[in-house]
Amino acid sequence: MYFILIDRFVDGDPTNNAGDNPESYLPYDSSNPEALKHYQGGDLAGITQSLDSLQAMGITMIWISPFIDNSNTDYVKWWPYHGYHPIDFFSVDEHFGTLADLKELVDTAHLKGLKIIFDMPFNQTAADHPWIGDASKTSWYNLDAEGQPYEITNWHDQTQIEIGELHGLPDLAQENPEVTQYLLDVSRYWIEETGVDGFRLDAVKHIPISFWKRFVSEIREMAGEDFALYGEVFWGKAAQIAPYANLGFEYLFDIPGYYAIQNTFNKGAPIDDFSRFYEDNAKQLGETKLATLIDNHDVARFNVGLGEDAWAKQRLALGWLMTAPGLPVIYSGTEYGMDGYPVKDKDGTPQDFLNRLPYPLTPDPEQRVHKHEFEELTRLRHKYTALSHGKFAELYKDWSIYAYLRSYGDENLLVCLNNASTQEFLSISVPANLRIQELVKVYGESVIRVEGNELYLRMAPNSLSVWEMDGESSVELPEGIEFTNRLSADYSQIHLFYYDPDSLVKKIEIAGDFNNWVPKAYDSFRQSDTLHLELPLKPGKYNYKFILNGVEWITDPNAAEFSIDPYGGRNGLLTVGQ
Ligand SMILES: [Ca+2]
Ligand SMILES: [Ca+2]
Ligand SMILES: [Ca+2]
Repeated sequence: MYFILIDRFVDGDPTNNAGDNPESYLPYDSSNPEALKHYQGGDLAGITQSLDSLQAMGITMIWISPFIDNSNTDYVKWWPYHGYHPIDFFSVDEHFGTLADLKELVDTAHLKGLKIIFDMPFNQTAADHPWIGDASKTSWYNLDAEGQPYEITNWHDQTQIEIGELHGLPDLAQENPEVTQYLLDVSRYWIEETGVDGFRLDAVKHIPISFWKRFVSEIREMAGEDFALYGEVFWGKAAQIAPYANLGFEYLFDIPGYYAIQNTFNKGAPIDDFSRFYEDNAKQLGETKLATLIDNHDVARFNVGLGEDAWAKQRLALGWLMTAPGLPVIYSGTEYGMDGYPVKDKDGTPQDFLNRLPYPLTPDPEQRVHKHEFEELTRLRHKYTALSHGKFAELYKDWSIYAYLRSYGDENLLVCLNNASTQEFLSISVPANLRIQELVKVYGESVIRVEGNELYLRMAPNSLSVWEMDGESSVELPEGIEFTNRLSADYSQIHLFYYDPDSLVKKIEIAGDFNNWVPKAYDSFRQSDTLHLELPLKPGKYNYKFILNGVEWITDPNAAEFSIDPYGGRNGLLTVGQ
């Protein structure tokens, strides 16, 4: 699945760029970041014109950002080019085209065998929606006894999350049967007018589950069992997503997996942590199907902060996405390794600057190479059913190397990924009942030799390789496997210490950017009045804190440098060189 932020994609019709307000349009030319708060000209016609090239890239399904009519004014200086500020749920925004353009997009896509998914924002309306100030519509919004909106001040309070204003926008009261009926009517209208294949539902956790139960069953009734529903529950932990797992959405977005990918491939967390994320996903979400991602329009692009290694790491993360279970969702521009931000000082900078640059219309030679490499991965995914529908079983994991098997019927694929920036040599013992006869490489640069149950590997830096395996099929393998404590050559042992003259600290742990801030006890020992810690880290810059006796989070008083943490305190800041 390919996600397109309509305004930032291709401009197929320059006559609609300014919509109904000339001030809404200001083209970005790389010297004027403020322009990114305005419309950039992308539209539905531009997507229709691009269908062939998207299809050639291996895309089979396109999710488009909301096209419904958005506010015609700016919102605290930001124009709603992203589409999440609805003002009329029954029309197409004038910047994106007309109903005819929308129908043409869906029809043309269907002729080519492509599917189109609409993005439906049902949580809120624009701040200047005509219902605001309409006495007959007061009960359509979540308001307190004084008619004031609720704020979300506590992100652990589910009621607040459902009735509070998201980004300060008026919050629809789906508890009101009239509102629910209205949103169902909206859905029916777009399904019947266009014959679209499915919806991506925005901000699912901000709308009561009771609404979703009714919504899902009514949509199924009106559009059939094949109509696809993709729920966006933006929580980082599988347990937080679990309540939404059996409501009938075909897929939920794998946000925990997004964080796992970010931590491991972007920030250097070990494969052990990575694999545990997926164990937790499986435990909490069971058979729920997941739409997987390395980034999207709501978070920084994957490559932000990676410098020279950016594409190598991004290609590796995409390699994981294309060889792992789930439905890979690619944010438009990823195929070119598109930059995450244009402005030098990105601290505190909103989404518009971080991850919503216009799509490269004239890619440079380097971007074309990236696209070619991206297509190799989509071709691989299409070629093997084992990758899209097969069983997943771990064969080996250490700090940087992950080997796993994907199998479907007679098709068996061995995938080995190396998350180290160094060439790695290792041997892996595989279960004897696999009876590997022959391995034929179908992707990647690594080299393998088989001797009985031993696989001898030479793995290229930041690489993923795939072999077709001729051996015993349908062998029962355990899904998880023991962690092997082997460090790749790009790790250094970092020494930290904590002065504790009164022996008050029985246990010292450390949490930081390198382990997703999950406290972990690394090797530690006491030497008279001082506790010493040794932890392996890859080159990079890391924020961290100590955790004393399992409860007390403190700043390392002897840190080499300090940074401000998001709660106003200080983190230790650690720089590990090459
Ligand atoms: Ca246009
Ligand atoms: Ca509009
Ligand atoms: Ca809400």
